[in-house]
Amino acid sequence: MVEIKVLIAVPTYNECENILQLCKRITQVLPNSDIVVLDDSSPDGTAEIVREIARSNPRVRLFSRNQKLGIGSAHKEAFRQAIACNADVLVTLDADLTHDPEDIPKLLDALKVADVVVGSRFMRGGGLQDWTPIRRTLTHLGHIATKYLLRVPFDATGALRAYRMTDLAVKLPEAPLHNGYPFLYQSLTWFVRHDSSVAEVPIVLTARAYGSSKMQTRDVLLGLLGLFKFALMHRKSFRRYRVSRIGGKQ
Ligand SMILES: Nc1nc2c(ncn2[C@@H]2O[C@H](COP(=O)(O)OP(=O)(O)O)[C@@H](O)[C@H]2O)c(=O)[nH]1
Ligand SMILES: [Mg+2]
Repeated sequence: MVEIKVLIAVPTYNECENILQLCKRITQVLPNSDIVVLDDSSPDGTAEIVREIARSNPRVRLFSRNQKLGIGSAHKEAFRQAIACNADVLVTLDADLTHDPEDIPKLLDALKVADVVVGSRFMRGGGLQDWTPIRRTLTHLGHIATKYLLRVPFDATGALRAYRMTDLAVKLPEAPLHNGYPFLYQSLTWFVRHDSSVAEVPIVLTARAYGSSKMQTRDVLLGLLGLFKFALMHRKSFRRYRVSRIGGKQ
């Protein structure tokens, strides 16, 4: 059987307490996958730690950018990296250990019958563990907003995803998608609108133990505002949506 080439991309900004453990855990679960850490010159020295890991683990490499360009922009770079190394599949996840690498095989399994698989905190079996009430509320509000305004019935604001590198996925870096947090819901909407099939698998997210979230109140407010604007701009095409959903129950 031909083995598929999987690239796992991890955007980082100030994740020095988490990145070593994350790389170890990914390597344990998927020893044959390559890992690229996309770091925006984190002042806490995350890149140095990744270089150190890469010295003893040839599967791990660093892609360093010289300024903070945003999480969406890092995800676009992840697609470029997947294209450059001819990966069949791209997996993305956060570095803060809220995403469990043990979930990745479930996503890869579901990818056999879908173009995109998203980890879902909202379907049966998924959830948020030990999260503060405010983050829990904001996350649920985000889900309601994306579900009803964009008509995307999936967990559209999470970053634990697997993509088959289809002809469409190869075009993603050039698509007009936001460079910040809105990239997450905009990119999933973009895949749905271009008739990609999407599957969901339940995931439980634990709260971040080390370091702090880079999402600020400003990001939340601008994100919500941007969501309304995006929904308004695309309202005509949203009416024509035909969501191709594979498996899973809400
Ligand atoms: N390269 C890069 N990574 C980022 C940036 N902003 C956030 N991240 C990373 O994206 C992931 C999610 O960010 P996080 O702060 O945990 O957001 P939250 O999960 O919404 O609270 C983490 O791995 C961050 O280190 C950025 O501007 N550039
Ligand atoms: Mg986080």
